Formats: sequence, C-alpha cells, structure tokens
Amino acid sequence: MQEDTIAAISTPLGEGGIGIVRMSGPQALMIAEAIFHPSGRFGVPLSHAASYTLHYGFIVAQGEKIDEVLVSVMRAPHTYTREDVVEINCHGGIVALRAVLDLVLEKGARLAEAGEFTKRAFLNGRISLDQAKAVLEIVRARTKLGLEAAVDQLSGRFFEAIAAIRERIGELLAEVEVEIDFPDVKAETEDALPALIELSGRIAMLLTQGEQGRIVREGLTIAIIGRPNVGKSTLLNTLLVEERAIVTPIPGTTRDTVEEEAAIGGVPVRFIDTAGLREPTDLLEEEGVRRTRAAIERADLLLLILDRSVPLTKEDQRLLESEWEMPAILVLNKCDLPRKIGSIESDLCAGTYEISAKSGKGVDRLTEGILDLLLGGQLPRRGAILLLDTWERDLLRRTKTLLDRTIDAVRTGCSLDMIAEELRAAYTVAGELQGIDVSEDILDRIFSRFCVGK
Ligand SMILES: Nc1nc2c(ncn2[C@@H]2O[C@H](COP(=O)(O)OP(=O)(O)OP(=O)(O)O)[C@@H](O)[C@H]2O)c(=O)[nH]1
Ligand SMILES: [Mg+2]
Repeated sequence: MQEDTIAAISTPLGEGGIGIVRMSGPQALMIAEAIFHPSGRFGVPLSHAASYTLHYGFIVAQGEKIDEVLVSVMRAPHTYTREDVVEINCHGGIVALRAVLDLVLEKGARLAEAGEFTKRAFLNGRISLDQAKAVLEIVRARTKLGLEAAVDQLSGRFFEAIAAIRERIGELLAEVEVEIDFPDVKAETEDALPALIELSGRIAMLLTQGEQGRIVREGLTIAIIGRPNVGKSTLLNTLLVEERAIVTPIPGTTRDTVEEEAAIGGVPVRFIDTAGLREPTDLLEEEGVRRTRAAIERADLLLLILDRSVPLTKEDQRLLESEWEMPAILVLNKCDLPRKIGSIESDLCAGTYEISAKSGKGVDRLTEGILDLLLGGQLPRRGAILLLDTWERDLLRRTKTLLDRTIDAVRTGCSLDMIAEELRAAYTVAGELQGIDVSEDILDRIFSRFCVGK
C-alpha cells in the first residue's frame, strides 16, 4: 500500500453539471473531514462515516463556504484503488473545483500523476495490467465498437488467453526437461509438435485480433480527391449524413481541406474533403492544392472521384496516371446522369465504384468496399478485437517467433537442450506479457497515457 494520499480533479475540465475531486490513500478521510462541514441533523464527522455513504454539506475554508457538495466515502479495501477513497462532488464550476483541490493539497494530499489511481488499483492487486489498460481504452473509445472491445477486455480476456498459453508452454518445457534429466524415460519430442503448432496458431490469432483492435482504436484516414466540381464535397456530406462542406456548381468551391470523423462499421474513419486538384490560378488555390497534397500523404486510402456525366478531362487523366503510395479506389460519380465519360484506362487496382453522391445511390457498396479493402475482408466484430499496446504486440510476436523456432528445432532433430532453451525463452517472454516481470519503464509508459484523475 502507498503511504501518501493522492488527489485530482477526476472530471473533464470545462463547464459541466458537477465536477469531482477524488482522493485515495490513508489520509483521504481525515483530509476530507478537515474541510467538510456536514449539514442537517444527520451529519456525522467523515472519519466516522460508514463505507459507501453519501454526505451532504459544505466545503469550508477559513470560515468561508467554498461550495455546496456531496461527499462519498468508500473505505478500503472495497474501492477502486483498494485504499480509502473520498470523492467530493462539487457543483460550483471550475473555480470552485480548483479551490477544493487546492484545499485538499494544502491539507496534505499530493497531486496525482496521470493514471495514478488506476496504477494503484493495479499495484494493490485489484486489477490486472490488462484490465488497467482496458480502463484507459474505455475512457478513450471513439466508437461503440471500440467501447465494447474495451469493456470486454476489462474482464481480463487477453490476460486469461496469455496465462493459458504460458501454462501450456510451461508443461511442454517440463516434459523436455524430464527427458534431459532422465534420458531413459524415452518420450518422443515429436509428440509435442501438434501442441506447439496449436500454440503458435493461437498467438497468430491474438495478433490478428490485435491488428483489428489497432484499427478500431486508431481509425483510418481517407482523402477524397479529384479535379474541381466532380462531387467530392457532396460525397463527404453523404458519408457524414450532414451538410458539412459547402457544395455549389462552381468549380473550385472547396478551398481548404475539410475533415470530419464518422464511424463506419465500428471503425472511426476520418474523411478529408480536399480542394479540387488543378493548375492553381492564384495564391489561394496554390495553398489549397498544397494542403490537398499534405492530406494525401496522411491518408490510408484515397477516393479518386471522376464525374462520369462528362468526358474525361486532362486533369482526370493526370490523376489516373499518378502513382500513389496508398491504395486508391476509383469512384465514378453522378451515375444518376447519362454516362459521357467513355472508357477508362486505369491501373488503380483497388476497385471501381459507380455512385451518385447526391442521391446516395451506390454509397453503401462503396463503404463496404472501403472496409473490405482496409480490413482485409474482416470487419471487426465484438469478441474478436484486442486492444493491445505496441510493446504487447512486440512481446506476442517474440513469443510466436520463439515457439516457431522450437517447432523447427524439433523437426530438424536438434538437441533437447536447444529445444528446452527456446521454450524457456518463450515462457519468459509470455511471462512479461502477463505483467509478471513488467519493468518500471513499461508501467510508467502505460499509466502516463491516462488522464490525471483516472
Ligand atoms: N446530378 C448529380 N450532381 C452531383 C452529384 N454529386 C455532386 N453533384 C453536383 O456537382 C456540383 C459540384 O459538387 P461538389 O460536391 O461541390 O464538387 P467538388 O468536387 O467538391 O467541387 P470543388 O470543391 O469545386 O472541388 C454540385 O452542383 C453538386 O450538386 C451527383 O451524384 N449527381
Ligand atoms: Mg468541394
């Protein structure tokens, strides 16, 4: 248990109905009592309050009321951190909230670091590292699917999967070691092959789920490009179901990039509508084109829009012949009008879609195509997503490599010692994943990503 008591404002800064100053640690109740005046006949000193009770009164400093509050008292060990926790629910806005925080700091609490409440929950053994991270993901989720994945992870699913894998590796290692120690007990190492292959497969699946999680968490960026007036902004608005960008029949309507995020199939997608690409005729257009190019560089995918109701122009042709670093989908817009564009020669292999951005015709098929392309035909779904950190993906990959090397060693008839060595290494790396030997450095990295007060 930690010696000191930490405090922080646990609600977002800004105007809200209420704000919470949260404290955790051995002095939490004492500090709260020193600044809290209970109201009414039933008021008790907080240090006498039972766990899970709510107390109405005022925070008072030097005889002056600072805010009218509700204080909740939660006693160790059944609390978020397993320490005494006090939450002061203020409603006086940010100034009062700050004043209350200052007061508790004055009375001996220390300002909490980012994620320190959750870190204590982990250090005091209430939650696993995996669950601690899930808390962070819940706070940060950008789509419903991301939130569901985070909530699922809170149950420790990844932790359990790793524990099972590690246990199995341990068993296999023990068998090999028995063979080393008692060469007479002749078990065949080859018998271990199916188990090893199965384990490697399990890790491969976790990695795939982690990749899906990365997309759900980080989202995708899609730039909508094309020459002026082909309907880029109209498509953006249709995708967002919102009149976000200005649409007019005048070529060159969009001068600056317009960005907006939408959830498609549970994946947060940032769409960037861009200024039409053409030879700039003035400074403003020049800047617009520069920004379009910058947007293209950031994108995971391009939607190259052509207007199929008019013949192909030189600008269209040039765009079609450009080489992009990211996949590009060809979109033939205005399919509600007669086709005049003629046949199109293009090396863009990521697919062609005919749509009417204006009426919405074909747009669903386009979004399906986008997700198919970016997610390898696998829409992320609940239960098949893992939200992993880079270091976790790294350790998973290393465990898999070590298992694959063990498999090779068995197949090529390497010595038992060598097989045992690879297995032992895999066992250790899997242990790191479980959080058994997580270094201080990794812990700091994880928890510093939290906001203060969580
Ligand atoms: N008939 C028809 N008209 C469309 C369609 N999509 C866009 N338009 C029209 O085409 C014109 C240009 O649309 P915008 O969305 O402003 O085109 P843009 O590519 O953003 O143009 P710039 O911002 O100038 O580069 C507008 O008059 C739209 O109403 C469509 O699917 N069918
Ligand atoms: Mg536009």
